[in-house]
Order: sequence, then structure tokens, then C-alpha cells
Amino acid sequence: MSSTPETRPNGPQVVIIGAGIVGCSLADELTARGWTDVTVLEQGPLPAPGGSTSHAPGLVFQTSPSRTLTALARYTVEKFASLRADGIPCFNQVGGLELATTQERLTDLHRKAGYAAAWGIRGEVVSPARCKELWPLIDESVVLGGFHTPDDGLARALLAARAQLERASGRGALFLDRHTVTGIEKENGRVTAVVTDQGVFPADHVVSAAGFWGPVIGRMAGVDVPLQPLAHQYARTRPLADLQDHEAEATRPILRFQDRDLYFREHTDRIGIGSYAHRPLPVDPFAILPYDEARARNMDMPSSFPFTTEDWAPSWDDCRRLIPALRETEVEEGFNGVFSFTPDGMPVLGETRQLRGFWLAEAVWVTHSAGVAKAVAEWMVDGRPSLDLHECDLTRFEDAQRSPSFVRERGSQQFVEVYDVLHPLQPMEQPRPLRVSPFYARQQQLGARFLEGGGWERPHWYEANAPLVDAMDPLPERDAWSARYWSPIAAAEAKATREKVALYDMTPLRRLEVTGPGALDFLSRMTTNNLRKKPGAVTYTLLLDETGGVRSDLTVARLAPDRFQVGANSPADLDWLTRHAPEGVQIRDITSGTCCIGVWGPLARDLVQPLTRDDFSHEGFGYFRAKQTHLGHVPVTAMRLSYVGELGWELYTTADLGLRLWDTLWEAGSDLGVVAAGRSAFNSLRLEKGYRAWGVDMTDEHNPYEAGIGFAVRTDKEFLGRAALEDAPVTRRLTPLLLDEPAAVVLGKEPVYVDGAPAGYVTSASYGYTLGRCVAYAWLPAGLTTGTGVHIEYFGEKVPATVAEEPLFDPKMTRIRR
Ligand code: FAD
Ligand code: THG
Repeated sequence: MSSTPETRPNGPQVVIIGAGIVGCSLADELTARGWTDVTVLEQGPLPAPGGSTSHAPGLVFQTSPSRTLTALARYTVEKFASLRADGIPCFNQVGGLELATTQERLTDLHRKAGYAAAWGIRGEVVSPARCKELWPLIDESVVLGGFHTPDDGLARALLAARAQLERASGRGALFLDRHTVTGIEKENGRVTAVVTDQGVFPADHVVSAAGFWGPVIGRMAGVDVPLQPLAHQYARTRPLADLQDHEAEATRPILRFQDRDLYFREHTDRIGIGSYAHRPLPVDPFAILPYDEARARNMDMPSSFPFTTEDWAPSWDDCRRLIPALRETEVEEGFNGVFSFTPDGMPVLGETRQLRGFWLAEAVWVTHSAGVAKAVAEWMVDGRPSLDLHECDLTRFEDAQRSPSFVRERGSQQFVEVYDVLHPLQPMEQPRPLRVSPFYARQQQLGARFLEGGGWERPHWYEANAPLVDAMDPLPERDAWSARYWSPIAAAEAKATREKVALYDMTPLRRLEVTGPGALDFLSRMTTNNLRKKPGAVTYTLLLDETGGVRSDLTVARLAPDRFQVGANSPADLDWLTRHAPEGVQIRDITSGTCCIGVWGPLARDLVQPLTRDDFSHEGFGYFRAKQTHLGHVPVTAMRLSYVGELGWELYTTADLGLRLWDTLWEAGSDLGVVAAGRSAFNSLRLEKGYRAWGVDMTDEHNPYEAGIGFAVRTDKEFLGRAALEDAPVTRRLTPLLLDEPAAVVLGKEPVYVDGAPAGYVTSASYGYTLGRCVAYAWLPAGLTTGTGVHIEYFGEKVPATVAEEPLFDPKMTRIRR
């Protein structure tokens, strides 16, 4: 009798493609969880099969602006530090040192120290003298300071791969080298087997851990894998006289000289140097030569190309400037090594929508490898990772972000920017514009300053509103960093929204249409709030996972008995709903074919009512209600709700009529003083109102009660995740803070100190122009009472703030419900 995946004694049959650091780590994590029917197929010879892992110098710097990446790295360090092969530890905790040779970098290192404190990594900004002490070969006169992280260090990647391979083999995993995967078999949308040059391997789950070959394997499965392989130069010097007595492989911290796109490590008496300073060198993954024994003997592997000395020359001068001892030596050997870059620099993880049972674990650095393997193993075995992975989820890419040209251009740009000082709001430069709303021409005429998000051009403010600034009380001066991608015009737009009326382009807000006879039951089962209301009702509700974690917050408008419009967050929402939808329920992403304008402010009704015969009075069109009507010539779906906390409507129409809608509203508002307003004002207003932004303020790591949105949960009905909420702990809370100093500003991701010790981190922050203080939301221990004083670290300074009472603005809702 044949078994099914559920009844197999050793867990489902898993085939992993690739025995690099990711494939080996994953085999270890899966078998540790009792899934021992694991086969790892590798085209090259073990233990050094010739992928990126085979020559990775293994530097592990844990701290990143991404809390998720930092957590993945921390696990890798912990795990590798506990692993040995041949009695040798797989991690050499020499510490990390990042140098600043410019004022801008030094400031950035303070910011990085903030991330480290926020995410729980030890580190401190140190003086040039201390840098010299840590790395005696550097010329400290070119250094302004450094960031020292004692727990970073060197992963011995091949050794760690082998240690995990051996452990997994001991639990029953099978590693087959010299097996080249040539095809993926499927049936009814599910993967069934992996084809190799040595035979066919049946599988319930297949994980592509093929590194930069990902797109090649992806094509076999019918899946686009959005990564671009690029070559990156790595060289070793001849022995240095100054290091002659060295016996250990490395004792000094791994070193970064980001102002020149360089990094360094010791190889006993030599120095290894990596460079991102050269032009991007994209490699076609479909044109990689197979592993060849003869060539491999001279380190010529599929993932390494000949060293291009012309690309190296300028960097060599920089190396010698920083480390004068290098003037006495030369590069002995070097290569152009290939690894993966994605459009946003993050890994690509998860089960593909197109082919069930087919997973990707790609574009993963050694740094994050064990953490990724653990998260993916949890995802496969338990149905979800315990860490928020939305930044790494393969569903995050929009259709327009998956074209080969986009992936190549953006991947190359990630290479260029890898060590740049990047502002959190800094948008991609190319390819732009990619997606524009129907109002784009009008926005340009009004001098919109666009930033990019999800491929969309999004106005952050409009220069046309500059004259309004003159009529306002002057705003406090901003520091140079927080003044970037910001303008006092945002304050004027916020004020116009609170006092008059403003138009907001809400087109990028994701819209799903859910239809069919089972639509109500389906949405009701999937979300927390009561949706059994008459057509015309709009409901704020939550998508939870089985553990009660918040996967998203939605608005659900019942437009007809069997037709719903869902206001959603990320592409993952579409994926999640589609996965769970039964026969007879259709889900369609209608974002691109439609558009939306938010008309908000005390004069919103005066603007809209004259355009329609329908009743837009408070009694005739209640809060959180929807109506289909015409405004002038334009058929619209109007929803009375507002993420900025003012009276008004979201007005939806099809893309073809968008421009007409804009012009109609603009004209109707001209006597009322209507302005166009951007996301900068929008973000300020929503924070004053305490409205959460999913993915920033809360994720699936948080339950609704901690996140402060328990009001949207109705436990008297059945829904996915309900059981888990019964004893959901509330040990931390998304806590509103107001900065004490009217001039102080923070931006998000800063550490928060309670009683002098790090206790949490800021999620989002913005100046609240109505409140005259900066608003910051932060994850902090539950039980901090209103009025408690805390400190937020901003560029090394402790800024005082106070726990406030929510909502900070209009608690009685008098501005909205009227
Ligand atoms: P790989 O190691 O490439 O493994 C993929 C495997 O899949 C390969 O062995 C390949 O043979 C196999 N495979 C592919 N196609 C098939 C097929 N059809 N059939 C069977 N098998 C197949 N990262 C850091 O964290 N720190 C660093 O300091 C660092 N420095 C680097 C320096 C250089 C010069 C390079 C090149 C990379 C560096 N990296 C660093 C990046 C790091 O090496 C990679 O991100 C990481 O090794 C990727 O691991 P992987 O297991 O995903 O891929
Ligand atoms: N508009 C629409 N859909 C959306 C958003 C939106 N979906 C995704 C995201 N934004 C959801 N976020 C919110 C957050 C708060 C509110 C609406 C959407 C909101 N809350 C009120 C409050 O908390 O007082 C009302 C809640 C209630 O009455 O249940 O308005 O911007 N279409």
C-alpha cells in the first residue's frame, strides 16, 4: 500500500536541490524536526561542490537595518559557534569592526549602533585609537571612528556545511553528489518528483537551494526566481612581514571599509580583501559551465571567474591607504566570485504559488544561512516560521517587479549600493517611473515629489503647496538626516487636511475583489470581525494565522450579497486568501485596473455632496458604509472611512476614468481651498490617530491584543486563529510615545530604553503636526503606564519621550462621526 505525505513514518519525502550552506543547513533543521526522509541532490562533488559556498570568505556581520535579517544572522552565529567538524569550531568569533573615514559614515555608524541595540546585538562606536588597537595594521589617521561588534566573526562555511551534512546523514538524510537536476515533475499543480541525470526522485516537497542557479531550477518548475547573479572580486595578498608570527587563521576582527566598498579578513599571514567597488558584473545563470575536475584543481569552479585586474586597480590603492603594510606586498591570487542579488537585497523564501510543494530558499548569504534554514524548516513542518519573514517572502514581488530586466537592473543596483549610506526613505532610481496612477500628469503639474513603493510613483508632497508654509508658525529645525526626503510642505498639507480638505492618491492601496456564493462564509472564516452585515457595510477586520499572529489588517466592503471589495496590504494577502479559498470563491487583484482618491477633511462633504444626487449626509451615508454612485460623469464606489482620521471618503473608479475623477474633485474643491496632499502628511496624520501600518508596526509575530487592535476581534464567531487567541499572552505592547522636546524627531527602528536599559524598539514615527510633537510607536514591555518616561536613542543621543494615551488625536471621534 502506498503511503501519503501525512502517513509516511519519516515525514513527507523532501528533495533539496543544492548542497551549499543553505541546502546542508536545511537538511539539518528538517531532520532535527523529525522529517528525516530528506534527499539532497548536488551536481558537484562533495564536500566542496563548486557553488558560492565553496569559496565564501565567511564574514558574518550581524547588524542590519532589517530586524529579520539580524535575527537570521544571530541564529547562524549561535549555531555555527556550537558546531564542529574535525574538531574545529565552525565559527571564529573574532568580532567585527566597521570603519568610518567620512563624517557621514561616522554618523551612520551611530545609527547602526542603534539598530544593534534595538535588535539585541552587542556593539559600540569606538575611537580611532581603539580601532588601531583592534586592527594594528590600519593607519588610524584616515579613520574617524569605528563600530565594534564583539560577537561577529568568521563562519567556516564549508566546515559548517559538512558538520550539518554529517548530522543530517546520521538522522537518515541522503546526500547524493554528482547528480544534476534536469527537470521537475508535477501533477495537478503539485510537485511530484525531481529528475536528474542519474534517475528520478519522487518528492512531496522540493526545495530549491541552488543558490544563483535558482532561475535555472525555477524555469524547470515554471516559476520566475527574481535573483540576479553578479561577480564580486575577492583577493588574497602574499604573506605580510607584519603577520609573520601569526599561527591562527585569524584573530583580528573582520573589517569593513565601506567608504571604499571594501572588506578585509586575515588568512593567517595574508590578508583577504573583498571589493564591491567595481562595475557590476552580471552573470547569466543559464550560461554557467558545469563543474570540471581539472579546472577545479585551480579553484576554477562554476561560481568563480578569472580575476579582472583592471577592476581591482583603484581598490588596491585604497587598500594600501588604509593598511600601509600592503604597500610592501602584492595580490597573490584573486577571483571574481559569483553570488545572488535580488531587487531589494533580501532573500527569496517560501512555497511558490504556481507549484505547490515547490519551495525556494535562495539569495541567502552565509551570514543568514542557518537562520534561513531554521525558518524554512519551521515553515514546512509547522506551517509557519516563528520569525516574521515578510521581507523575505517570495510573494512580496509585484508582477512588474519580476521581469528579467527589472531583476537584472535592480540586482545590479543592489550590488552598487551594498555599502552605501542609505536613507530609509531613499527610493530606487531606475527603472522609474514604472507604475503610475491615472493622476500622474496632474501630480507632476502640481510639483509632486515622488518616492517609489511597490513600483508605484507616490507623491510625498507637492511643491505647489509651498506658499501655504508661509502662513504657518515656523517649524522646529530638523537635523540633516531627518530633513532628507522631507519638506515643511508636508506640515502644510497635514494642516489643510485637518482644517479644510485634501485629495490623497490611494491608488497603490491593494484592492481585492472576492466574489461567489461562498464569499461571505469564506471571508468570515478567514477574518476576525463580524462581516455578516447587509450590503453597504464596510468592516475593519484582521487576517490571523493559526497561532493568532496578525497576517494583515483589512477593510472588507460588502458591495453586493456575493461581492466584496477587500482593502489589503501586501501581495502576501492575495496569496494567503487564494491558498485558503474553496471552490466557488473567486479572488482577483483589481489594484492595477482601478484607482482611488481619498477626500478627507472637515470640508469633504461640502466638496463631494454637490457632485451627486445620493445623500452624503452623516445620516444618509454613515461611517464605515459604502455606496455606488456617480460623481459628475464618473461612476464610483465611495467608502466612508479615513486612515488620516478626518471626515471623508475613499472614492474608487476604474483606471480609465481616474483623471476625470481627479479633475472633477479638483474643480469642485477649488472654492473650498482643496489641496493635493502626499504620503508624508498622510503618515503623520495616521500616527496621530494611532492607525497601525501592517509590516511596520505589527506582523505575524504579534497577536491582536498586543498590537492594540483587539477591538477588531469577535470571539463569538469562528475564524482562523481563534483557538490560539484564547490564551494569547500580552507581555509586550505596541506603545504610543510622544517625544518630550517639540523639536526632537526620530524616524523608526531606534532602540527604546526604560530605566536606562534597552527594552524595545520604535516601529514607525513621524512628526505630529497637529500635536506639535513627534509621535513614535514602539514595542515595549506591557504594563508601562501613561506618563512613564523613556529614552529613544537617535544617532547616539538619548532623546526623552513619554508613554501617551491612545488615540493621541480626537479620542471622541468627533471629527469623523459627523
Ligand atoms: P551555493 O553554495 O551556490 O549552493 C548551491 C548549490 O546548488 C551548488 O553547490 C550547486 O552546485 C548546486 N546546484 C545548482 N544547480 C544544480 C542542479 N541543476 N542540480 C544539482 N545541484 C545544483 N556571504 C557571507 O555571508 N559573507 C561573506 O563574507 C561572503 N563573501 C562572499 C565572497 C564571495 C567571493 C562570494 C562569491 C560570495 C560571498 N558570500 C558571502 C555569499 C555566499 O557565499 C553565498 O550567498 C552563499 O554561499 C550561498 O549559499 P547557497 O547554499 O545558497 O548556494
Ligand atoms: N483603506 C482601505 N483598506 C485598507 C486601508 C485603508 N486596508 C489596509 C489598511 N489600510 C488597513 N488599515 C486600517 C487601519 C485603520 C482603519 C482603517 C484601515 C480605521 N480604523 C478606525 C479605528 O481604528 O478607529 C475604525 C475601526 C472600526 O470602526 O472598526 O479606520 O486605508 N479601504
